[in-house]
Amino acid sequence: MLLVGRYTSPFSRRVAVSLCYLGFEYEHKAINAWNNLTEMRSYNPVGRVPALVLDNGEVLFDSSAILDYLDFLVGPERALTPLTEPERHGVIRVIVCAMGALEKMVHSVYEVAMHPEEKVHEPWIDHNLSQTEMALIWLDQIGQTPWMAGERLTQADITTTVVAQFALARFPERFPPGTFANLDTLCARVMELPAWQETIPSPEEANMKVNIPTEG
Ligand SMILES: N[C@@H](CCC(=O)N[C@@H](CS)C(=O)NCC(=O)O)C(=O)O
Repeated sequence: MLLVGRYTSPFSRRVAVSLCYLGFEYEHKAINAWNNLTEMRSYNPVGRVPALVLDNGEVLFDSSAILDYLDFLVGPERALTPLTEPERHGVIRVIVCAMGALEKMVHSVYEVAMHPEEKVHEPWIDHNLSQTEMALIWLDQIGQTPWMAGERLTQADITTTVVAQFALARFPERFPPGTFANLDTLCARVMELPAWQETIPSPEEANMKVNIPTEG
């Protein structure tokens, strides 16, 4: 398998951590949609990372669809999103809350990245970040038992950690360390996993210059 997308992308990262955690061997192509749009469209018509090229040449795209497929491959005992209820909806509600927070942060990042300074609309950023905050508060208060959705690590933990770390990295003034004490505890636990450590972005990935098409 080949995972396409830099580990700096939270969408790609949650797939990478899951691949490693589940013990899949894969190759990694650290490209981004902005610098490699034509190539990215050959994997995903929407032109976004991540994409996963399977050994038979088929390509899956969108992190949720890829994760769903990985769960199918490992089977019900090891699936990171349980197949049976009530465990399944317990995990899914955490994932959708975390992914909602992530989408809101991405809107805020793009608002600044895609516009010249005088066209950045601060109320839109504030709106998105206050929704992010509400989502993170909800995730923080869920009560880990000891994981986000029960006694074993699931996709709820991987995705929440990726999203909480994105908040810390991108909006340190709004969400400084210690704002969400329970999420900090979760992150510390997840970040000890080899699957997390093995998917830390390389310096080349992290420092890659991205050609963003700023609107005039
Ligand atoms: N729903 C998608 C979102 C993927 C996404 O937004 N990826 C970003 C990188 S973090 C991207 O490729 N953006 C380029 C674009 O939107 O044109 C998923 O879960 O995979």
